[in-house]
Amino acid sequence: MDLWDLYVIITTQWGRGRETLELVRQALQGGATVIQLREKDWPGRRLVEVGQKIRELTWEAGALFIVNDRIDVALAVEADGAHVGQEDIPPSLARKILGKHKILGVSAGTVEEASEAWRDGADYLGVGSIFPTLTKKDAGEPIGLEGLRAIRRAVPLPLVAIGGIKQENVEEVIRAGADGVAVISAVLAAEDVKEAASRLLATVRRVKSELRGNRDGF
Ligand code: TZP
Ligand code: MG
Repeated sequence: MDLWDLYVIITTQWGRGRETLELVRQALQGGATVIQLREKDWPGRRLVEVGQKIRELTWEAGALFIVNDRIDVALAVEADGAHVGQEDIPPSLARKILGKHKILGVSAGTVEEASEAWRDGADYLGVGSIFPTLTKKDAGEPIGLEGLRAIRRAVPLPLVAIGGIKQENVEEVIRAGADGVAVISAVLAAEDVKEAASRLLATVRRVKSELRGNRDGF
């Protein structure tokens, strides 16, 4: 599932003063396969105005567009889907609002949360926090690669690993069973956003292809 290779979460405050759409453009040029709009403090009007532009850019690039938390905004801007956490609208109700054709992503940090989200209609899981991160204050104790492996064994959904992932550790995350990685600071806070995205993507693709080679060899 190469759809999930590089999932870039846009929270403009981590972008070193660069504009939201500039961050999106650069991430897409670097090959991001998914863009998520995650702006917790923005009013609905602004989310929709910027979301419509991200919708155009992601369509042009052939990338998915997911809106964090706000299912109403996701529907209003014709995003591909929405992402909810454990404290948001429960997945079963999110699914009801979104309809069966939109993508529903759910955050999970334990096997129980992952299994429940799968049962309740999630299409993919955001799994983490894998490593310590400064980007999300309430990310909780990191679950580590062991936590990721446990969820990998328990559910068949695409898993996007999140939390403290960067160039130096992305290989081990993919080897632990993630289908892709979601990042904020590794891409948005990089001096060259496009290049940071492109390097991460290249590593994800290389490792996945090595893993496929091994599997197909047996
Ligand atoms: N959810 C779990 S960790 C996290 C979110 C949104 C923050 C990820 O940010 P970074 O900078 O990639 O560690
Ligand atoms: Mg949320």
